Amino acid sequence: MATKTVWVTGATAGFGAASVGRFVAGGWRVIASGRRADRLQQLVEKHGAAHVHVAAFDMRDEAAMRAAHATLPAEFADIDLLLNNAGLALGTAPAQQADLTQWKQMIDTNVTALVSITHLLLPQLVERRGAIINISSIASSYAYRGGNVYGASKAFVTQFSQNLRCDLHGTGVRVTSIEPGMAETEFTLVRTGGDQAASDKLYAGAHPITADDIADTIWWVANLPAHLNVNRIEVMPVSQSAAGLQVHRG
Ligand code: NDP
Ligand code: 8X3
Repeated sequence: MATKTVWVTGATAGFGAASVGRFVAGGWRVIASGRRADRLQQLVEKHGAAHVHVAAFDMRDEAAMRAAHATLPAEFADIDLLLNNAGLALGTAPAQQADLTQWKQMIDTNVTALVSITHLLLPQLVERRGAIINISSIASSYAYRGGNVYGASKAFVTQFSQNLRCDLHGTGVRVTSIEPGMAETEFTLVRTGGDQAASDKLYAGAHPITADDIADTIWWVANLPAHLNVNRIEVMPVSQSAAGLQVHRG
């Protein structure tokens, strides 16, 4: 079987870094991108330059994204799978107290950058009958306090995934939205502006999803027979479940 290639965005931590390891172990070539060049270099040192090509750039910089794509080495240029994983939540304040700059950064990263790289790669994904896996979130379906723009950005990702499926009908390109619940990565550290104690407190005793759990889910989706499309996967730790509505009595 020919060696396949996946582009993993957000490969420097969490789900992305775990996915790089999973795909390399499975014999795929991996393009790994993210802002932190030192973390990307560690991936090359760990997995080898024959298996991992890295591209350090900010997903919000469309010119840098295009340059990374245009300068892919020939062995990595034929992309079979786009793993749209790079993303973040910033802040937990209610909307009326939220920071507009943080809202815009979430939209620029989780929405605009995701559609930009998808648009860039779609022609070759169609040509190769490839696949797209978008990392959404349970926050796309379940509203919670402080979820405001983060949840809305992930609702976009979920709906964009389903709309892509319609447009790609007949091309053989598969599209899946994976919607994880609470997972222990750097996610909460980023969301809280580097508050390790807050991150530890959130996950303490909860037995959350791990990055490897999601990498295994992604790997399973990526390797299904070509005639199967998993549209959506919602996955939570057993310790997490949805809980009701709130009522304010004035
Ligand atoms: P991490 O914070 O551990 O990883 C996020 C990754 O996104 C990093 O590699 C980071 O790289 C990258 N990233 C963020 N902003 C940019 C940017 N502007 N340009 C390039 N890369 C960027 O979090 P997770 O692994 O948990 O998150 C991965 C995805 O999963 C996200 O989309 C997140 O919303 C989603 N998710 C997370 C859940 C959780 O509970 N952890 C649950 C559901 C969904 P760098 O900083 O080096 O640029
Ligand atoms: C991350 C999951 O519930 O913290 O997307 O928003 S949640």
